[in-house]
Amino acid sequence: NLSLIAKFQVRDEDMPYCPRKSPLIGGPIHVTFPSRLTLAQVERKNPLVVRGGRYRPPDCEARHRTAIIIPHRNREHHLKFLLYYLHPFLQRQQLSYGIYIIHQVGNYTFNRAKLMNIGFREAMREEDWDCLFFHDVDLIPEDDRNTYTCDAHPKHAAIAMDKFGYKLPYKMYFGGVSALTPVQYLKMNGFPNNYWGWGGEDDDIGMRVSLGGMLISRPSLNIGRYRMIKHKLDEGNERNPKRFNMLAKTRQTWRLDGMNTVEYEVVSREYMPLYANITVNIGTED
Ligand code: GDU
Repeated sequence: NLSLIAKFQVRDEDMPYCPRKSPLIGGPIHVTFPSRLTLAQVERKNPLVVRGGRYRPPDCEARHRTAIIIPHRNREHHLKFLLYYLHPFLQRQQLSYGIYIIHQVGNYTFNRAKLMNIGFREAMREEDWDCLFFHDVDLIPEDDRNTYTCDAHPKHAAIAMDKFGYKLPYKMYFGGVSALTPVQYLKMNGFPNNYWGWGGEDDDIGMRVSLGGMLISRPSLNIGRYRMIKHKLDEGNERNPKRFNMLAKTRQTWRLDGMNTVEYEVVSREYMPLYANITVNIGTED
């Protein structure tokens, strides 16, 4: 694995940088969910993706290096569709990229935000990524002008989701897909570790952006469009009844809980053809 990673990092001095604007961008994408799609087909469609879900443009030196972090448990069906759309999408943007699935082991209540903290640490220990995209498994981008690069402020990329009528549900909304540089991420002490179950963590994260002295950057409504794969609330991810009380205290807690306190155990690191799968034991609520 290490030799692969080392190879990935070698820069070819003679290769020109990719253009600032990729000529491969096509705009709107028609998203459908072909019922017979298999991962093997996705692999065949992406011959330049190497083990661990890594890619770099073949003809030019990428200007941006983006890690995609996906929190995951029991959504293999969604993951297949996301990979089907995301790999070609990122390649058309001429990015150098890697896809990390952070998989919560066991049946204990799901914790999306803690998995993101783990993804940040695990991705950064492998490579000096300059942008991290924190990406729900069930959101498919519908326009490749929505570039997966970071801005001067933390970016909320999923501004227009179909489930909200392609509008922002409220001004501080920060759920779905967001992007931060390592410096921005550490400035807000990452994401909270103590939101177990559905809800609240996205608003906590949004508040951390402003508590860290930053603003929210967003693509335009006609570009930051996403289609959500329909699903029911998962077993093991019930609504978190404490979320409102916790949100009322974020101002006091954000420095005490986050990237500086995240604890977990890596169960396995598997370098699959289309992604790196990092399985983690994240413990339970105390
Ligand atoms: N997830 C799993 N398995 C689970 C539960 C969640 O993989 O059993 C992951 C997926 O990546 C999923 C994400 O967690 O996309 C968010 O969970 P849901 O899809 O159940 O939540 P929603 O579709 O309601 O998503 C919205 C926002 C999320 C988040 C969430 C509240 O899009 O970003 O803020 O509400 O927790």
